[in-house]
Amino acid sequence: MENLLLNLLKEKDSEFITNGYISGVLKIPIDEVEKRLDNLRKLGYRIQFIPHRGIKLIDTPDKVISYEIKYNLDTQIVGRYIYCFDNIDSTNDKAKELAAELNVEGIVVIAQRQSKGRGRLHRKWASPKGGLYLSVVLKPKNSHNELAKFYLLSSVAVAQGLRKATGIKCFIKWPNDIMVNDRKLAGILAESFINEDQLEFLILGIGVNVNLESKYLPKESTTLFDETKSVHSLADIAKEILRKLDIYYIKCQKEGISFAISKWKNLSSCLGSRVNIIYGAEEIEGMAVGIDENTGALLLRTDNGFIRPVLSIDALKIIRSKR
Ligand code: BT5
Repeated sequence: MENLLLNLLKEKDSEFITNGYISGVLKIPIDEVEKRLDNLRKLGYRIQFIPHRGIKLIDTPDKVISYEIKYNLDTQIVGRYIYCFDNIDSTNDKAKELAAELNVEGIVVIAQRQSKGRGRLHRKWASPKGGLYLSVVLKPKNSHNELAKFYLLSSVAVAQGLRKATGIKCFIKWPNDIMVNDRKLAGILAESFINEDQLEFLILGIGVNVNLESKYLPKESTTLFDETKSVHSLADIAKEILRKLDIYYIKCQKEGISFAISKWKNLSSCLGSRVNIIYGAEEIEGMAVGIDENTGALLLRTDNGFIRPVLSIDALKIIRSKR
């Protein structure tokens, strides 16, 4: 119900409206209207009241709350169910729990901070307040060895979503880093839950450094605040990322991954560059020359001229950049 009230306040935007008007439109008694307005105020919405004129929404909270994200989201799958938390261990863990309980795709879990945010290979993801931490549950019709495709798809969605919401010129460092000026702005963690050969659930965890300073984060990180010297709406950024993810996920399930590869090529910081890759005890160097459409592997031309597909890595360093 707060959702409907919020939509009404936002639609009226610069106009004052009365509690009586709201009561008529939403078909609820006046004292219920007052209760709902109080709830919104408690969530951090600033609602101005002027006697004889009525009320007007003047500010929305900086917190990421589900109403803000649902408002005009217009997605088909991603964001059907949105859960927001102030503090949580890891949004990926919560998403996994909800996926098992509800058995649906499209669940989104968002937190303001994480106490056990994690990256790939059990690395830590620093998750203080001011960042965006979200996870999405999907149930794709793919086999368990196609995880690399989802790194491609989601990295394109995150990079494009960030560009659209903030204008930042970010690039993708294969497989899961979103970079600005060679510093890490965002990271993606794709985790799969397998039943026989199929992906039963796929959880895409996305962490973006937004309204905080990189001096509180690991070396070689950056934040939107540091890059732009301004504060950004977490909800707007989340929405743009979720919209792109929704469109690309649906398209990928219908047509395959090739459209995402061509978008990835325009956003990649490593394609055409000389790179060094560490995978376990192995270290390989070569030119990043493309992506394998069947698997999503990065294609590396090594110095002896062979093309080597690389599916999974510990770390990738760009030695000589094309950009
Ligand atoms: C990643 O791993 O980049 C994936 C990060 C995914 C985080 C999201 S937040 C929502 C969801 N819930 C979770 O628990 N996780 C996901 P990887 O490529 O392994 O990079 C990890 C490395 O990035 C660390 O070892 C640090 O060096 C660095 N790092 C840690 N926190 C960072 C931050 N906030 N900003 C930039 N770099 C960071």
